[in-house]
Amino acid sequence: MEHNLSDTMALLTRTPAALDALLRDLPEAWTLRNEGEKSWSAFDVVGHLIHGERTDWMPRARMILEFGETQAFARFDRWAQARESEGKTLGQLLDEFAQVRAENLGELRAMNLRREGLERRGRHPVLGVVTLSQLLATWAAHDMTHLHQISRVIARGTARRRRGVNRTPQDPFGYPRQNIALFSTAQRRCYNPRISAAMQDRENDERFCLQYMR
Ligand code: NI
Repeated sequence: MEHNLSDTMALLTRTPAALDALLRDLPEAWTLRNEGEKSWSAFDVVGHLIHGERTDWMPRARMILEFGETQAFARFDRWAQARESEGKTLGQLLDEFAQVRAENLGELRAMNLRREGLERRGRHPVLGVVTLSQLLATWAAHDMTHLHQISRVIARGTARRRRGVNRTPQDPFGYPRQNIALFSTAQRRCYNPRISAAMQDRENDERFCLQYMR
């Protein structure tokens, strides 16, 4: 199927505002919650998206146009946000993401890509030869995967370990006490097997990120 670049850009353009509307000034009880060890909170995901803007998508698009298949992309660091987001507020990260995304989309527009350009090929360090069209489609799909992840993490919620909340047999996810009332309705619903199945797909989101963000 031919790549419709303006459709892809329509998604990429909306992500910063969608994240901003959902997350800005939301209590940390929601934005810092993750799904357990080595999983990400909304705060972590926004940092990861910023790192992708700076080191992955447009730098790789430039490399495809400049070097084609002769030079592989630099590897992507999936844990860079831990150091890069340190000391920043979520509000600062949301501003930074909006700014770098706008700059990148400005640059993408200026490339004025036509079909021949979108078919240009580059070399992914793990996946091998990829087209510019595939790279750009993956960029948008990656946004949607992380939006899905964030809404799931907030809905399910596992307290951050560093906050000292412990799991117990009665409270296997270690919900902070103050959130139990908030969660009771969601939990009852989540324990409906069909809904809970849809909410258990952390593995799918992570597989996407692991597969493409390397
Ligand atoms: Ni990712």
